[in-house]
Amino acid sequence: MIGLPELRQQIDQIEHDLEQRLPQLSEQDALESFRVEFLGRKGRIPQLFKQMGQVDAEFRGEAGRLINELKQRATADFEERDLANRTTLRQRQLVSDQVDLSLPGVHRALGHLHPMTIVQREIESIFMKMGFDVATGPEIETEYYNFEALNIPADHPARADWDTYYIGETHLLRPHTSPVQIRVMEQTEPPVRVICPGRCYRRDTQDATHSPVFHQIELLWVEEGLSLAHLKYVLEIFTNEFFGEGYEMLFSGDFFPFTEPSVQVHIKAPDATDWLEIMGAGMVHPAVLTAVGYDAEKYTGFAFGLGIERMAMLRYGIDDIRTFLTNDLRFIKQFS
Ligand code: FA5
Repeated sequence: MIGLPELRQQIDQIEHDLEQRLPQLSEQDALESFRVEFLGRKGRIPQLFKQMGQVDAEFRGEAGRLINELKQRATADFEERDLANRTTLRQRQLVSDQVDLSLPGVHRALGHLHPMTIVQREIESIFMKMGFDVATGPEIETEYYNFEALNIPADHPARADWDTYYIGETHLLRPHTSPVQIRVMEQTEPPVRVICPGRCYRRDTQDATHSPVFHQIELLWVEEGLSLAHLKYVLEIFTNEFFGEGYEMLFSGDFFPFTEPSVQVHIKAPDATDWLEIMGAGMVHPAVLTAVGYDAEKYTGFAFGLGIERMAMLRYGIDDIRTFLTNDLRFIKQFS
């Protein structure tokens, strides 16, 4: 049996501990441990309730009242402390989060497109407006697509025109985008109207107009009744749109095993003295059409392979192709 005085003593002890310790608990973690110790399910105050059964029946009502009062006080004190702690914490946060609006802002450099990308997209958009689709092919090509299917059998001397990087016996880094023509024709029935942009690789010695890695856009149009006049017409529309007034275009004879006749196209900027060769072109050779299963009696077509770097050089008056590969921001920033 527990007597009332004994219970009072315990209550006084708890109250004394509350008074002593609570004001010092400025950290929320410590306050929580404190709550668990006094008010938690197995805490000191709930433990007092558990002793009620041992209190004399005569004093049980009084004992219950005393413990309840203690519990209410303890809860109120705890909540008051909790609120005070939170307020202090928030105030500290507000101070530490304060922003000095007078400080200068952080300048974030904004990227922009490389001149090569700008020119490539522009060329693509001109041809897309004329009704051409865009297709791509692999940069690591087989000898078949790069040579045989383009009417350049093994041992043909024309293979030497493309100084090629080989990868193993049968694969190579494509030296031009013409193999994409073949891949497209294999997949499509005429009429075909497509452009194929992409990176090319050649063992060319680097100079002002040659780079071992460069970009071409291939164009292919196959349909009934096409002639060299159509090729010239398409090119005139294209160069007028891309360069505007004052640029001159010159055709000269050339040889490619996959076109007959074949031409080279040169452009001269308004103030320039020299012509710059921008593309090889021609009427698709009937042997190429036949090899992809087209009826070469019925269909004719023309194709060209255009150097994108050369177009960008003409457009922006850049006299050295190597400039495109530098990381010189002073150069690149001019095109933003
Ligand atoms: C060819 O590559 C042919 N496949 C083009 C073609 C396609 C002809 C379809 C007929 C029908 P050529 O080797 O001339 O042709 O290259 C075409 C263009 O690519 C050149 O006019 C030039 O603008 C560009 N070019 C070639 N080699 C380089 C290089 N090393 N660096 C930069 N541009 C180059």
